Amino acid sequence: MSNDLTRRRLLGGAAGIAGVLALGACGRSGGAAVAPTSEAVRRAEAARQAAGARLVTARLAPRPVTLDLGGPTVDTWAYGDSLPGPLLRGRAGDRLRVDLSNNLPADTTVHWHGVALRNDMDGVPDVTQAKITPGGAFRYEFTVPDPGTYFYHPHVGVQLDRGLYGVLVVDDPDEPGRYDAEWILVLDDWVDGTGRTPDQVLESLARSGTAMGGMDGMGGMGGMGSMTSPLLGGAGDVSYPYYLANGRVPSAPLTFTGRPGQRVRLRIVNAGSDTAFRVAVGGHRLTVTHTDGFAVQPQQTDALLIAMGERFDVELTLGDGVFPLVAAAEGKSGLARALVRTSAGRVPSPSIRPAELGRQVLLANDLRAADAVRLAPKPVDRTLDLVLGGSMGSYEWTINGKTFPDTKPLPVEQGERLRLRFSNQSMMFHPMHVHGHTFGITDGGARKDTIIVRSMQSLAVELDANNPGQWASHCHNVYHAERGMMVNLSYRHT
Ligand SMILES: [Cu+2]
Repeated sequence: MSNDLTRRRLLGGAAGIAGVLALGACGRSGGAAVAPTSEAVRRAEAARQAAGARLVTARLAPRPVTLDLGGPTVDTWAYGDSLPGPLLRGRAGDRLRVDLSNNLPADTTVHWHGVALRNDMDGVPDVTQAKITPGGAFRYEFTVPDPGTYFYHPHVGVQLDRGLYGVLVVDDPDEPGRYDAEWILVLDDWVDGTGRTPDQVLESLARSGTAMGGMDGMGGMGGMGSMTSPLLGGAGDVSYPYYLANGRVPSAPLTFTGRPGQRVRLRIVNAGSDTAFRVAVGGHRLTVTHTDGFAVQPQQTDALLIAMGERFDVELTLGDGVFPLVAAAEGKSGLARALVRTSAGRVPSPSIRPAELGRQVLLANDLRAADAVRLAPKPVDRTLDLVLGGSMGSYEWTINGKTFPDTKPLPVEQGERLRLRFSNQSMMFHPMHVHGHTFGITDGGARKDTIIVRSMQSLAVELDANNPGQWASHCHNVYHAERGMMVNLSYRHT
């Protein structure tokens, strides 16, 4: 794509979006909406740019591919010829420039999950940019302000449930790096190319209307009953034929190799669409150091629970032998796995579930923020309620009784301390994700961008409204989001 074409699309898209927002803003509370293309967004980005920042460039070309999952081959859409997509990596403060060429037979965008970036690069169609049409191109360019483990994926339809995801690591120039090796583990629930596409799964859910934690239309094989978890309540709607670790089925696992005694930093990303994973490494304890990119007070555990959209960084000290690294699909049957090998030895059976999975299981909800990243104490200026609901008959998922785009935008003014109160009145858990910000769980909990709200539970988080624009806030179950569970956090001019 030529630069001219890119620029034309940018300008055309921007004008269209601004028009939509201006219409939407009339008569609502507060002033007019702060558009993604506004001066306020440009100023916020300028404030992020440090002198001497590096430019990191990359290209992404989402396209139809045939992937080998380690036995099964599937026709799907992906950013490359294997899973996950290309690893993007920079340092905090760098400017990332990613040129996307859309080689898919469908519109797409890229969302940079967890990054507090400029609003017009956030990748939400019809909110922050126009969809990138087949054959079209778009240049994403933004400063990455905070170190951590992030990932990228489309924000169009249920494309995330295909092979369209990759990891973005932002290194901390000030971090000592007290580990000997770094491994990246990306978990996924897989259906595409196995007889139905994610779009067909969505149709089947909408038709059968099992919005209260039942099975999707094709489920029920294996007599699982409803997919519930003692930790979460309703745990999923979709029966997946495969669960993947770095794009591999459990019978053909990726092997991480190291030496006994080495300290490893393991970055774990749940890129799944309808599955939380319970993760453990046989014979090892895990020390959680970060979640959603931000440091926590280090906490040891046997296992951890990671919902869709969440990330954990953990450290472990390697034992001597061959160990299963298992991610069991929470409330479902099946697992993803990789192997950890530090010496010769027999490979454990693909179905083995380490005893650690049944011991202490940590949720990020229970972590404490590290001192350096804890929100400064400040009075709350505005409290916003998000009541999460589901309607059984039509597989619709609601926030404050409405489905997106009919959800009423949540107004906010720049500089405010916000409290978001999530109240889950459904029988399913919802990993709620707020774009463009990192919130703190109230009373010193972890800094995060995606938080598990369990069935029939309430939870409050706080954030500083310091990134103007229009920010999607939604459930990271892609089927819930697509069936309505999304609302915009909407900055207003004062
Ligand atoms: Cu949900």
